[in-house]
Amino acid sequence: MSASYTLVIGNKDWSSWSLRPWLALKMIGVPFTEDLIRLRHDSTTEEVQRRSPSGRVPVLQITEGGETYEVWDSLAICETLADRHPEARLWPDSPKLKAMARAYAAEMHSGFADVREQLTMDFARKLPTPALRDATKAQIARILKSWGEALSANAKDGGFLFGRFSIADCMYAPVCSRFRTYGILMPKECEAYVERMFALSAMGEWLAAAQDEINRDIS
Ligand SMILES: N[C@@H](CCC(=O)N[C@@H](CS)C(=O)NCC(=O)O)C(=O)O
Repeated sequence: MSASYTLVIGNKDWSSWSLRPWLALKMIGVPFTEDLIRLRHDSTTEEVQRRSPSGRVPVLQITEGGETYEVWDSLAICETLADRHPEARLWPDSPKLKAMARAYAAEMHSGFADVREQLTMDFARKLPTPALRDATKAQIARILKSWGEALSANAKDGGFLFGRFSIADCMYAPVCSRFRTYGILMPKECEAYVERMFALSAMGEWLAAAQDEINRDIS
């Protein structure tokens, strides 16, 4: 398929939604151009609105057959990439595991508002654990329980939530980062999962770029 991709993202220390499809593109191994917008800056709203129909990042611009169109929203982008690159097997092969991985991805995409609000992504920093609200504690417990169940059933087949790396892992990558940043206590199998996620070369690349933003004082 002769298409070219540009992924519009927010800056890497903060933009949790951007990390998800960025990781999917890296795992596919297809070339793409990054168009990075600095968040929480005077020009952010104008820059994002110029590129994104929803006024949010990420947005994937697909150019093919002489036209360019946009796909916005992290999960829609991941689904589109899975359809366009079946060889990358971004969902598990078995219908049962594929359905479950979709449920994991969707639960993350639509939920855990307190975790997202209290443990904002700050990818390259280590910060003290804030005083967690009951709702945040309950959401953390739910995440760790669901990770534990998926890992005990599937991790033997590749180390990730559904064995081989999948979109469920893309969706939870920023949560791995949040738990690491704020020192959230986890059972051993979840800690090992977070370490495996951070051992991915793509995560190392994102981490180096996030650290560079901090060094350059833009995050
Ligand atoms: N549901 C959207 C959420 C996207 C979102 O909230 N993105 C944030 C950055 S991580 C954003 O664009 N914020 C705009 C701003 O800060 O002005 C998705 O899954 O992509």
